[in-house]
Amino acid sequence: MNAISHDVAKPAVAPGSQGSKLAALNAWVAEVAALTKPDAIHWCDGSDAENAALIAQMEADGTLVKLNESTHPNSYLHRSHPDDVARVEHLTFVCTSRQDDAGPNNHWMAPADGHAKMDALFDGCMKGRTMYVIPYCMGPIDSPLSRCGVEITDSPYVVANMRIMTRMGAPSLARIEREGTFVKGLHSIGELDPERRFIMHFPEELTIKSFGSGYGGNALLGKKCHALRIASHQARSEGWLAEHMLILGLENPQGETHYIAAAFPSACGKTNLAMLIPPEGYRAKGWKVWTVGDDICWMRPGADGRLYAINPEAGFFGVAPGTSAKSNPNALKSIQSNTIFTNVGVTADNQPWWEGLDDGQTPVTDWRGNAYDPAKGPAAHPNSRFTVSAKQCPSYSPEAENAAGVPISAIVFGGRRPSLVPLVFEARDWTHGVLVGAAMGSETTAAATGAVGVMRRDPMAMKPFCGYNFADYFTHWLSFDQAGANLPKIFHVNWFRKGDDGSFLWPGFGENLRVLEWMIQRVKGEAGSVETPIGHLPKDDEINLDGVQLTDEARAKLFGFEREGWQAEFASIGEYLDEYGPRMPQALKDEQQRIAKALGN
Ligand code: OXD
Ligand code: MN
Repeated sequence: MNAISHDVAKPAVAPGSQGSKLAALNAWVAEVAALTKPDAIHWCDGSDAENAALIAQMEADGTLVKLNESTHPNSYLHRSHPDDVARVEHLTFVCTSRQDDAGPNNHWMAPADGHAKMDALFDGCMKGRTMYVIPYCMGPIDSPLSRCGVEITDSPYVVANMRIMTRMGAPSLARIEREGTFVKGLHSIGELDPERRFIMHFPEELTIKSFGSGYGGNALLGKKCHALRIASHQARSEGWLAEHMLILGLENPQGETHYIAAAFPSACGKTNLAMLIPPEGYRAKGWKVWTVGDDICWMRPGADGRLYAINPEAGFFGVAPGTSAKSNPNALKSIQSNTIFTNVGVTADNQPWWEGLDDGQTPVTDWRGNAYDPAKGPAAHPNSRFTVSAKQCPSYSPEAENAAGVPISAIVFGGRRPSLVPLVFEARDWTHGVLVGAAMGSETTAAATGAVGVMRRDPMAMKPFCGYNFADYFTHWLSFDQAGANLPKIFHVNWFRKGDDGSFLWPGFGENLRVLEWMIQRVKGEAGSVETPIGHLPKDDEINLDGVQLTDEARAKLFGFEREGWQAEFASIGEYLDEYGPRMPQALKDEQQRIAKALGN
């Protein structure tokens, strides 16, 4: 690294930028260096040589452990601090000038207090460390929908992950120089002390400050912090949407591809759906699924009134447990090489291993680095992850690099709902669809610290990620329904419905294609439906179930409408909307009341 790092005593100036439009960036880097007092500053160029030097340094100090080179070439294991394994929602803040602008959905601190708290933590925190300056672009480098940022961090693990997850380095610096604007993200792992850990967002200043965690969602600032919390705020004022959604292309045997964006809470199968392999019969006929993105979607109306979407990320930071040749063969193929695994177990011959991999192997070491003992818990942490370039995915869509984005035909909302919610229903119109998204509920998962399996409302899967008041966010969503708009149809799915014995009623995974097929038929006006107060359900046999074995209980629960349960659900949705007070758009309240009335409430 010495050849490319420079001494902190020299001015902190971006390479080749003297007197250029990078003055604001140079001034900020100098200010951060004065506060954090690193031993050296390194401007990341994203090159292979830089990455190789960083990896060698991390191997030498034990941050990374090399995995089996013949089975997993160029792949590494990182074991995090055992207290630093997930997002920390209770320590994540949105610091807007007015508390109401952050809303009841966010923890809030006044910007001056937030800065003071964070700057006290950052004071001198990089002594003895190198400060890395990472220019990055979220989205294809030449897309008008993309946005740039710069993350300053003292973690080489963050640099290596950002290199996979974003377009990082020289081309991004050049775009920042052209545009003159960028999101500022300051990160330090500090001492990884959970008592000194905060993730703060200052959306009005396009600034993020994150201290005390190296975990992806808290530390790879381009992802949740920039591409969702800051971007959602920016999108509101600029007339677009920044969403926690996968994007996939569904190609039918006629060669037509329809793009679908789908919001599911963290660890609810977005990566699996984005990389779906159609069931054998469908494959034989020519059906294909193309992966555009697995976690984040930025979309805006195009000249034809349709919504056009890009995936702002360049890689996947996916949940490892449960990923297998059966559940997600494309993900498994993607992570055979050039992958960073975090907190998985290891086999005797040094291969990464996790629960649900189902490869017939057994682990010898658990995610903490101890000898594996099933009595002491799983080998892999339930939120263990892989980081890999999207280009390694066999189903990666060539359209993912299209600067114009892809046109969205359908938006899907869904959560983990063991009871009541059928397999699929379609919203009556845009306003109803916004209510369906706003009312989304799901059981919590290991992607955030705290109890797992607790039902909570998670509107549009954005509960942990919306950078402003949900009431204003719903108003923003409603505003897209205007003259000239040609909006996608909105659907709700539930892959997680359980039977009386607690087992899942729908086979899921590749079989979910059958539901997507119905959606596209609906978009094209080719499939019927049954109208109920909660929306349109598929008519008997409209979903192709050839080759799927379903019990009578499964059929009744997956395709039925349970009036009494929905009456209670709508009463609870009404109470939820009321929590936002007078800012909640009347149109959404009216929609809730209209449906409640139709249900007989
Ligand atoms: C993620 C998350 O990592 O949602 O994508 O937590
Ligand atoms: Mn996510």
